Amino acid sequence: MQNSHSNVKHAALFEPGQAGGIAADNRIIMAPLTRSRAQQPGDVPNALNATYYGQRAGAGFIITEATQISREGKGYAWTPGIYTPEQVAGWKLVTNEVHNNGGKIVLQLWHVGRISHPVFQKDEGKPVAPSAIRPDGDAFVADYHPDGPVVPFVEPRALEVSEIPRLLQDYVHAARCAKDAGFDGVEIHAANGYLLDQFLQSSTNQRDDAYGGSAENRMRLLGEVVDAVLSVWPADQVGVRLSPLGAMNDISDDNPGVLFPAVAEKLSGRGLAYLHIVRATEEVDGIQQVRDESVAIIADMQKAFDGALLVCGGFSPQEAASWVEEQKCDFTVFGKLFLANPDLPQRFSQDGPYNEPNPKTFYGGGSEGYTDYSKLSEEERRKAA
Ligand code: 8OZ
Repeated sequence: MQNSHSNVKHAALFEPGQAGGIAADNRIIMAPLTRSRAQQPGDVPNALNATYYGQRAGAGFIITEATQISREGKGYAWTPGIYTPEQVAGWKLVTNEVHNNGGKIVLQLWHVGRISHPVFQKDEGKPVAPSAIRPDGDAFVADYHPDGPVVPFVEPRALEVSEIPRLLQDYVHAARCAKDAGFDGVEIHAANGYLLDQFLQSSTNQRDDAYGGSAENRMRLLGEVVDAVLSVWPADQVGVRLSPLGAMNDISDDNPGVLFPAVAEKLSGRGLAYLHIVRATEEVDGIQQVRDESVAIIADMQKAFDGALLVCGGFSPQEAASWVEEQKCDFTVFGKLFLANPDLPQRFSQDGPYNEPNPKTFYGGGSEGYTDYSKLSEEERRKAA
């Protein structure tokens, strides 16, 4: 190890790395985090959002909060979009601020599918999905609905095959908007029970056409969306997020140990920048633990995929450094810790201390619990040097 690094804790996290064409100064990635603070009306990112992301520019790179590709793709109050000129102008504030602070930022392309509500849809229409199966649970509609903030999900309508070219066009348009806004890449959100995950997994996809049935058919839409995005972006600036065994948004698969490595294999050979996998956790004796089966699936996915691997979910800095050191992944991804600690890499490098995240200010509101988490003072930094 170099002398200049001899004081650095968790040193494996501070080796520069490449996610395809995206060069990162470290292996500490900021996770996509929904914060529901886009300007209304219009779901437009603003100067406060730019300050928030700019404060976190020390990440290897930042992945933005999930961002809807179209009105149809929206499912939560106040989340940002990437399909209007106003949204592109708003995101330019964000990318400029991150770049001026020496960071990199990738936009996450999002379509929620059935995890929406008619209040967000044109003419109060039904949300779209692979199949007309209502999710268990509630939509976060806030003041869009008189009974808000949450109301039960409705039964979605199954997309017609004839609508898929239009859906792919929406991805192309959003990908182009992300390019115009100055992002360093895009990540396709195919995790956490949203539209592309709904097509992948058997509990939500009961189609009997070319987009349902066999695993090959269920993966078809994701493959087509990747190809659509690659018509706009070089492959080595495009990532995909997946969440094998994730139970969020009432989703499951009959055979995840086969499906997800097959997805990784399908996404291989195209020169993509990275796969981003969310580890599945479960509660054991009141403590959240990573599921062993999820770790085994991730290992199989790593074998099947030819780009970089990002892994997210419940990492301590110690465990993250050991995953990178043992080459179980290339980058580690942090959500709540990054939300509460804008200078997280600096804090890792000196083993803390850490601010605690406040769940009351995760979604909605202004600067409180958003841009007011402190960085370490000069003195606190010096103490550790
Ligand atoms: C939490 C609340 C709302 C959305 C995800 C986009 O899980 C989300 C999300 C998370 O991917």
